[in-house]
Amino acid sequence: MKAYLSLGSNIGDRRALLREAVSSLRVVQLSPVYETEPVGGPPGQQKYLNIVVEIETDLTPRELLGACHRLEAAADRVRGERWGPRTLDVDILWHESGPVDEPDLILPHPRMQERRFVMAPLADIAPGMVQPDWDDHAEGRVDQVDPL
Ligand code: PH2
Ligand code: MG
Ligand code: MG
Repeated sequence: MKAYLSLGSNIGDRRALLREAVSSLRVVQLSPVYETEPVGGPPGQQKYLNIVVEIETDLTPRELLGACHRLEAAADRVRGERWGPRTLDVDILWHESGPVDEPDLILPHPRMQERRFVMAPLADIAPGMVQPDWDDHAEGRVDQVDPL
């Protein structure tokens, strides 16, 4: 099955952390890399690098969530403040098996439309997944930088 993931990093060697995570996934499409202004969270955070990937997976959404958490743990992510700085965040945006509505997992991701750091790379690799006017409703400046 097909799924889309959003990956972000704003601590440490951001590119190396994203590359390492991507290397363990069955990536079908990799978006351009964006350097992005932090949205939410405490003031004074570093900018993020964000990408979106289309993957091929045999995992259910629940199993894929576990795999995302293992990737974050492998990047030595320390869970602190909500939306605080992180070495690696891996979020499921959409899974081909259909919508999910559980306390800790809602798909499609309920806030993705509001975030330019998700919508810009998603629009690059999956224009059919985004509304044509997404840019009018999304927040946070993003700048495309060198590819991974
Ligand atoms: N992730 C968040 C909160 N804010 N801002 C940017 N620019 N990029 C992110 O990946 C990000 C964020 C929560 O996961
Ligand atoms: Mg996130
Ligand atoms: Mg997350």
